[in-house]
Amino acid sequence: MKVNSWNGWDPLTHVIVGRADGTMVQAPEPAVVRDWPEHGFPAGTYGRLPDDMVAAANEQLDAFADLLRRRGIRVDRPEAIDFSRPVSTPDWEQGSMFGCMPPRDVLITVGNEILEATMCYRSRWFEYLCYRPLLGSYFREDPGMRWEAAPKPRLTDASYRAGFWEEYERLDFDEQIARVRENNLVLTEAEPLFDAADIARFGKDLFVQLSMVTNRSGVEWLRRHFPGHRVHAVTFGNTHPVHIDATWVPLRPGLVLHCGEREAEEELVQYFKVNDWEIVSAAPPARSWDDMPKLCFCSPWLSMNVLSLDQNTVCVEASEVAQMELLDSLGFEVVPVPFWDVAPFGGGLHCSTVDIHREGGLEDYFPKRHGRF
Ligand code: DAV
Repeated sequence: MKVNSWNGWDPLTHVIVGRADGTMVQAPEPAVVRDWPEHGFPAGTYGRLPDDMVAAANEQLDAFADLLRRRGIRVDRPEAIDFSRPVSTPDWEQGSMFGCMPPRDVLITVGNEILEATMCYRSRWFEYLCYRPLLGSYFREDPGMRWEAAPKPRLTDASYRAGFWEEYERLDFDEQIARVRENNLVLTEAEPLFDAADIARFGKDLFVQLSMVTNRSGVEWLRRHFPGHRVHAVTFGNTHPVHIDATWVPLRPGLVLHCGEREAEEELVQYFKVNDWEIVSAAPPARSWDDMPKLCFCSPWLSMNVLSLDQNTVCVEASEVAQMELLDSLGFEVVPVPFWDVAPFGGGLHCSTVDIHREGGLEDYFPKRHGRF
């Protein structure tokens, strides 16, 4: 057993797959707005997702785990805790926790290190506990593993812009995108905050999306924490950015998948181009916003939330036919995996996993500098 993973495409041999058990529509808090009156959760209410949805999601998660095991990949699972419990710190009380379906949000492996992200939702403050049994066992099994946790955030009211959501939802698209570009969103800069899923790993380059859950101080903390890497803060033309892995997805050296609807900064595009990377636009998703599963807070672009098993093999949601055809035409073996029942629990095939071991070492895929990069 060895912790090692530097990018999103080297051959995967060990992975964590999340669980749907006990997942909540979380209690209200400054960073999160949930309002699903047609599905029993009008604004301000909270509670467990229905048992039939949990069972359907777990069936797909278990089948995905089995598929990975049949390909010789070691699969570990987190331990759900009672997410319905209220939690508190000396600074705040929160009516419930959330769940442990998307390990990608909480943990990131960089080389021989596994880093626990700060997170920025009070409902997710304790989520690392679900992974501690696994992390402890890796620490004991692998004498080379580095186990790190970013500073636990205070998450007082000073970490959130008061009245943000009401103000923001009144803005038009261009005004919202201007706010996204300057990261003038719900989080203040009171302390470093980031979700691990806002980081895309391309060897020596780590691209970190400034978003609703990641602030500039969070990226600065990552920059100082990984002195051997180039850590870049990036934004996309997405009005509600949460996690980079349905927007800018590494597929293999020289090829990145981009959600064309979410415009990349020109300087980022040029950085890829001068280094001979091809930027491919994701295919249109199979679903529209109108036929998303109920209680889902992700977008139809989960279609591009793929998991690479190696440079030639990629797991894609089984109904995303256009996306599968595109990847097939780019020379990939495509492994279809039914997964839309998992979406209401926090994401797709990439969100629901975290790499613990991929073969290969640290390489520099961007030898040429461009602009701020
Ligand atoms: O763009 O729909 C997907 C990733 C959520 N963890 C989106 C976000």
